[in-house]
Amino acid sequence: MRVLTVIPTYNEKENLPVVVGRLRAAVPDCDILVVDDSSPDGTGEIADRMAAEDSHIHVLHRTVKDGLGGAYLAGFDWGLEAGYDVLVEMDADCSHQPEQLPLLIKAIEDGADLAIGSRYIPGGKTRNWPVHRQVLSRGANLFTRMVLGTKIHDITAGYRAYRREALQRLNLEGIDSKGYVFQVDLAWRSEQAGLKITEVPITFVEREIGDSKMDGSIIFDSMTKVTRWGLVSRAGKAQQLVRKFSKK
Ligand SMILES: Nc1nc2c(ncn2[C@@H]2O[C@H](COP(=O)(O)OP(=O)(O)OP(=O)(O)O)[C@@H](O)[C@H]2O)c(=O)[nH]1
Ligand SMILES: [Mg+2]
Repeated sequence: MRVLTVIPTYNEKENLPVVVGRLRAAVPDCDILVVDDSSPDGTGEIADRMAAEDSHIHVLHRTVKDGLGGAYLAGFDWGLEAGYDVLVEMDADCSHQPEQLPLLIKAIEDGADLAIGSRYIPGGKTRNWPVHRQVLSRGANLFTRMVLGTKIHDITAGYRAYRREALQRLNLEGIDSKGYVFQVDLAWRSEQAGLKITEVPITFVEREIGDSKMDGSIIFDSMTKVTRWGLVSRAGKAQQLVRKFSKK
């Protein structure tokens, strides 16, 4: 299987060489696509230099900062076009340990359409995460599980592998989730499409270098979108019930 790991970057000049080096060492066959949104700190140029020295590394430059979701969608388009069998999502800040990527690839080899690196199943962990981030993440997952009725334990997780055919079934053109809610959007679409989703326990490590891009607007955007999807889904189910009973 040809595997492409997509790494979105915005101001990750210290982290990028570290994560790429670890990934090249851990999974030498895997290709890498860095999707940089014209980072002011020069991450894009660093990526170009690495790509010039290693044919496994590619770079996609975008002119505007367009959010995590936008970066992944552009990366998936590039990877599908290039014929990769598996497309992986990985943060640049080493929160997603490259050494654990074989666990996700194994899950795909064993039949999963989507493998999620999960913090919230037995064996899953977070390391060095401040309490407020843990509460936020746990709360977001609890809220989403309640509102959507999803079976996924870590639906906000960003360390994932998608089988090519799975992504092609998800109507990627119709996605308008540009921010972090993109992760929930894609997992929810996958579940509704009946794809086989496997959660694999991982250890998520808090970033040591650089700044988080998480802020209040991200949380608000996520809650409103998830609530809307939950209402649409429940209204759909209620309509089905009404139809069933009116036929009797
Ligand atoms: N291309 C691109 N990458 C982005 C954008 N926003 C965030 N990223 C990248 O997406 C990944 C996740 O962002 P983080 O800031 O680490 O978000 P987080 O993991 O939720 O927050 P922390 O826990 O504080 O690290 C990192 O590799 C970022 O550089 C964006 O608008 N464009
Ligand atoms: Mg991070």
